[in-house]
Amino acid sequence: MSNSSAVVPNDLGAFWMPFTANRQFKKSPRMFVAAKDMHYTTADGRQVLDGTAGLWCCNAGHARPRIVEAIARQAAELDYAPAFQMGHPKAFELANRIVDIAPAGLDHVLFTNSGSESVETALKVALAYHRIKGEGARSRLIGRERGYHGVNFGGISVGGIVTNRKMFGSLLTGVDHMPHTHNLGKNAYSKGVPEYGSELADELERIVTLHDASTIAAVIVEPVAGSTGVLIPPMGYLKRLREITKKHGILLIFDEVITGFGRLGTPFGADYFGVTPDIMVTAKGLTNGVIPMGAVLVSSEIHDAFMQGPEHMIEFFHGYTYSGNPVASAAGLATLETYKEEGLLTRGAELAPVWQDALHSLKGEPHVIDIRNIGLVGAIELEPIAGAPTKRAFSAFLKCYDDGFLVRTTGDIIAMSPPLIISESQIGELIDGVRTALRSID
Ligand code: PXG
Repeated sequence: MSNSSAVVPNDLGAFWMPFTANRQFKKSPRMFVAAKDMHYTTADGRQVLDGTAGLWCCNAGHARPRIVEAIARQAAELDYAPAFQMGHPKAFELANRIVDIAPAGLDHVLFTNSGSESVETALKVALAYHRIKGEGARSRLIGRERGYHGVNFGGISVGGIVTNRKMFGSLLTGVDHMPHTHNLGKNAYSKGVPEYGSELADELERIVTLHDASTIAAVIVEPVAGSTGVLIPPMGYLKRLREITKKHGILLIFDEVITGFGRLGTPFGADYFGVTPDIMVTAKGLTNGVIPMGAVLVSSEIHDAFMQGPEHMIEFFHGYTYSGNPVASAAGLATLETYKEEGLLTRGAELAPVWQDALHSLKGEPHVIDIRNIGLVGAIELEPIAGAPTKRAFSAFLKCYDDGFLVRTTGDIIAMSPPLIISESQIGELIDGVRTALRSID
């Protein structure tokens, strides 16, 4: 095995890698050994421009000094404090700072360690809230086709990505799904929010009629569906979901694991679309991806409903050993300070026109059948190779990597979401890298 981080280990067998073609990877490994600002360094010493902010999480770029120092300092000062029945100042401070930048009305924070845990936490809060209010029959959860809400049982139940669900039994009961909003026929090459499809929100009315509102606890959606290949909600769609949920006393949960912390050019997707949910799920950008942490924001109405009964009693039987972990909290605080100092929560809005023009310049390149963009998110959908779905996009990914560009693929879609510190010239480089790849693959 290696004794230095710059040396590639000689046995890759033990680590069963997540969401990875393990056999392909281990035959031809792609290893990063360092990162700084916009670039990774590979084991063979090449620089790779980060077109994906890691996995949509390093919004301020890599190895930012304030965050690095905060983590080191905190680990030396208070490494861990019990999360249950004990506290430490930084978790409270971080919760306050998150509430400061969150949409008005989302005033309380539960900490988790990942997006998946944030999703489970949000679903449990929703179910328990209705029960406390005397509406325990509200136990159904509504998700959406092609939705991604992490990999735990609640999340894959409300999620709508078939490969993530089909191997894992019957999942949660009492779950239904709205249709997804992707419509290439009508919306291909839309710039920003697509025009057609807001009426798909009315499918929620149909589901409510089918089950009766009195049985439905919550609806969960990503404001912009990321993992499934960047599906941007049609104009007016999210507003309509908000109206319908409000009308029927159903909680609306926004899964902002990707859209949170500046990705759309606003602090949260809720701000971009002018729609405030009852519960907001976050992770990733909260700590710039450096230390695992998630946060679930809830309205005062929800929080206050739990604060009853004898004061010595636990109000909500849920939480994690590492909820609000001191080192994660320090990383979160330093991350939010970095975002504030550098204006990163809104920088995406300034760059969005440049990003949009650069992306759409790929129209007409080989295999491209759609290009979509919002904030600093972009996707290029490719015509799949007949009989070999996903292969074409994966080839593009490999070619980009060889040429020094990191992009993501899902199905035959190339997705990009660079750190919010990217320069205009780096946007040009990245898009030219993708152009070269598209021209060179089959
Ligand atoms: N909700 C949403 C909307 C997500 O995008 C999760 C929950 C789960 O988060 P954790 O921290 O448990 O992984 C996610 C994660 C990709 C990609 O390239 C997306 C995610 C993770 C990894 C890769 O699309 N999203």
